[in-house]
Amino acid sequence: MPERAVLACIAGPPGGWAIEDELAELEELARSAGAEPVAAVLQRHRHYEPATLFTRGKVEELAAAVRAEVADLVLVGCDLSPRQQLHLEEALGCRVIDRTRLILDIFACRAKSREGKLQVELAQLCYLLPRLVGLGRELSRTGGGIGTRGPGETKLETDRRKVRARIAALRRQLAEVAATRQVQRTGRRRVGLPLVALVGYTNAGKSTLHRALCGSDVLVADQMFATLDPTTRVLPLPANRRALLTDTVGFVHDLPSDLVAAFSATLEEVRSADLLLEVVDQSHPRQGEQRAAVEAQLRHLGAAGIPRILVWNKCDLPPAEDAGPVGAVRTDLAQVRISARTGQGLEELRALIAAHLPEDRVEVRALLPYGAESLVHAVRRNGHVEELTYHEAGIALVARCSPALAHRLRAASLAEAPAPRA
Ligand SMILES: Nc1nc2c(ncn2[C@@H]2O[C@H](COP(=O)(O)OP(=O)(O)OP(=O)(O)O)[C@@H](O)[C@H]2O)c(=O)[nH]1
Ligand SMILES: [Mg+2]
Repeated sequence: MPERAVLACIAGPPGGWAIEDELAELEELARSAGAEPVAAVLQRHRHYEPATLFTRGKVEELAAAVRAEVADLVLVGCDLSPRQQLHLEEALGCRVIDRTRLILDIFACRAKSREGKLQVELAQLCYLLPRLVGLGRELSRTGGGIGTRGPGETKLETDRRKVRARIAALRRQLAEVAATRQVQRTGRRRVGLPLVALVGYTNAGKSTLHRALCGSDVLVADQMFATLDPTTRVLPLPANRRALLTDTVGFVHDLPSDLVAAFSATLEEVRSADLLLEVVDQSHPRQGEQRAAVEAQLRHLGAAGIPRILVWNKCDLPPAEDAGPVGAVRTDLAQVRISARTGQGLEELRALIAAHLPEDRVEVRALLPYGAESLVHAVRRNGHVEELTYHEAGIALVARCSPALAHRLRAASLAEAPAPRA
């Protein structure tokens, strides 16, 4: 039985997201966490009550909705101070979960790898720490449900000192993981394959595209933050070129910086990429806001300057009628329209990726003796044959391949191959 949730949104500062958009996203987050939204209360005017955030009238409206719908919890579309949360819980008689806690809860359900779990635990404890003061009642809460999953609440009995010690231990362990990743990255550099990273708003279709391009088996799901742990696979490109493609965690607007910091090891993959594919769901009514949020996160990560291709995904669906205001985004990017689901536009995307990556291969001309066909096969497998003609003197080959293979071809060559016919 999904938990029944009353949603509560409050108008943000001007220039931010419209309250209806905040509500729509909160609904998606709620469903992703396994809750069923049963009612919504909006506070449109920006008159905040310091103790409860919502005005007294709105708190009463919320309490009535909780009673009428027999709701299990209230999900708030922004962040609450520990005191506001406490006061709201007292007034409403049920659990009150703010946006960060809701996202953390989804993360806790999704984390699979050791690194992912460490990162989620760190983020949860950082969230919990300031809330430990005077929240004895909350901390002794038992039972399950949204906002209580993951390691955060298993520390109920611990005091702040212990939480701090655990945070320090987690940071150390994550630093070790980061060091291992660094070794892996160096190893990849040695293999010589460039790294391409998928970035974009959560649920834009990054994992679907990863599957379509690399034949990988990463999880695809119509929910937010389906992917938490990065996956890297070989990406085949035209003319036998190859790169590595990393699928990673999706972005969402207004992520608290603590949370982003906890995921720095994962996001390091993005920072070290040679090329980014920014995936946008072109059918999404809030794609304008989403793109602006992605841009902000990339800037925050220091990855906004990495070469990038804009990938308009889900082109099998009608485009959004009103894409929402597009904030500060790059307008100078190469673009391609695709459907990761149907495969439309993927060849064009592969060609665009290849064109954006530095050419790691050299051109070579050789006149190979008959009997050296195995070298031609090696080029067919690992490089690109641009011209192949059979002459009396030997096999004339013009090819693009790795410097090592080019060296072998030159060594076996009888003479420079005849210039290609114009
Ligand atoms: N119609 C259509 N649906 C798509 C397309 N690409 C992805 N989807 C759907 O969009 C939903 C989200 O896809 P994912 O690939 O999991 O998205 P993601 O960006 O990896 O999401 P997170 O990992 O949650 O950040 C799934 O239900 C996909 O089936 C597409 O080209 N067309
Ligand atoms: Mg994904």
